[in-house]
Amino acid sequence: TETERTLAIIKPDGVSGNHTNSVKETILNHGFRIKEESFIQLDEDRVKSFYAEHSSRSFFPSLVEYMTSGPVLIMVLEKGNAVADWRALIGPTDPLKAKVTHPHSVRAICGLNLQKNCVHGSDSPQSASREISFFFKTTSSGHASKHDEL
Ligand code: YYY
Ligand code: MG
Repeated sequence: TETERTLAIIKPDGVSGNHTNSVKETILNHGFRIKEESFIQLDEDRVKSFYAEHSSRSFFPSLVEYMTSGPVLIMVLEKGNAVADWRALIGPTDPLKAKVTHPHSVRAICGLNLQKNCVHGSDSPQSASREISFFFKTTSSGHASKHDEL
């Protein structure tokens, strides 16, 4: 399988629930390399732009409020088939359903409900490259540098 990158976020409930270390351990135990890391407080504009595809949904205002409620840990993960493998590892969007169908998934273990579901994962290679460049800017030297930090 070709080496690929995906974007992972430990969301505010994951950080405040002290799941950061265990999620990172799960990531490393599954063969992902953490290529970039940024612990940041998102503002409203950044979340609205990140989740623009959901802007017309009824849950959008609440999602924006939640994602700005505390710091998040944003990571770029790398390995073969990273996008699909990270989605498989985190499980279904709704942790309450995940507990039934995918009890060993990250969202089943760490998530609280459909909104506070602990982690994000890019849903396709196209989303992954958009989301990675949204948060991490690659300089001319080829090294990534963070846009900002908390
Ligand atoms: O990609 P994924 O995070 O699994 O779900 P999306 O359908 O892209 O929704 C993004 C985000 O929005 C989800 O992680 C929680 C939240 N959300 C919600 O609060 N209520 C919904 N009915 C659907 C999604
Ligand atoms: Mg999604």
